Amino acid sequence: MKEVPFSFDLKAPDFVPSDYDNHIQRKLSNMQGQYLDQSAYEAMLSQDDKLLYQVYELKRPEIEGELLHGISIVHPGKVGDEYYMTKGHYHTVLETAEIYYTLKGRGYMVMETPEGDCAVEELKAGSVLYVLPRWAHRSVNVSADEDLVMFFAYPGNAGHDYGTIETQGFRKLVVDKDGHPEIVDNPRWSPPESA
Ligand code: PAN
Ligand code: ZN
Repeated sequence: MKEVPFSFDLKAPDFVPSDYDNHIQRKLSNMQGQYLDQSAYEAMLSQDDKLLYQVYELKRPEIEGELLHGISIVHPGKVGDEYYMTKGHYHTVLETAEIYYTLKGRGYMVMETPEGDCAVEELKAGSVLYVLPRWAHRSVNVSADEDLVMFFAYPGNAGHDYGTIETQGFRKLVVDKDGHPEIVDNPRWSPPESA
C-alpha cells in the first residue's frame, strides 16, 4: 500500500485504472435470487455463467479517515426483462456516503433507506451522483451495447452489508419495456423482518 501521495490514470475507452490492487469479477452465478425472472435466470445460467460486472479497487486502510475508491464496470445485457446490475448493498456503517462519477454509458442508480424512502437517479457520462448516508445503492446498465463505467469513492470504514438486499431485494426494479427502460415496483419486495 502506498505511503506517499499518488495518482493514476483513467483513460478512455475502457477506463481501467493504470494502477490497482484488486480486481473483482461478478458472474451470473453470484446473483442467485436477485433477478425477478428466476426461470430466465436458470435458463441463462445453464448456457453460460456470464460475466456481469467488474470492480477495480485501490487498496487503502479500512479506517474512517481514508477513502476507498476505484472503478465499477457493469456490462450490457438482460436477465429476462431486467437489465444487468450490481448486487447492491447498504454500508455496514450506515452513516457513510458514497460519490460516483459516471465516465461512460447510461444507467440508473436504484437507492432506498431502511425507513422506506426510494430514489432512482439517472447515470450518464459526466454526471456526478452523491449517495447520502443510509441509502442502499445498486447500479443498473440500460444500454444495449455499451459498458456503464463509474469512478466511486467512499469512507474507508464503511463496510458492505449485502445480506439485507439479498433477503428483501430493492423496492424498485429497472426493466426493459418495448426497448426502453422503465422503473417498476418489485412485486417480490418484502419488508425487513423487524417491520
Ligand atoms: C461500489 C460497489 C460496486 C459493485 O464500489 O461495490 O459498484 O457493487 P456491489 O458491491 O453491490 O456488488 C460501492 O458501492 N462500494 O461501497
Ligand atoms: Zn457502496
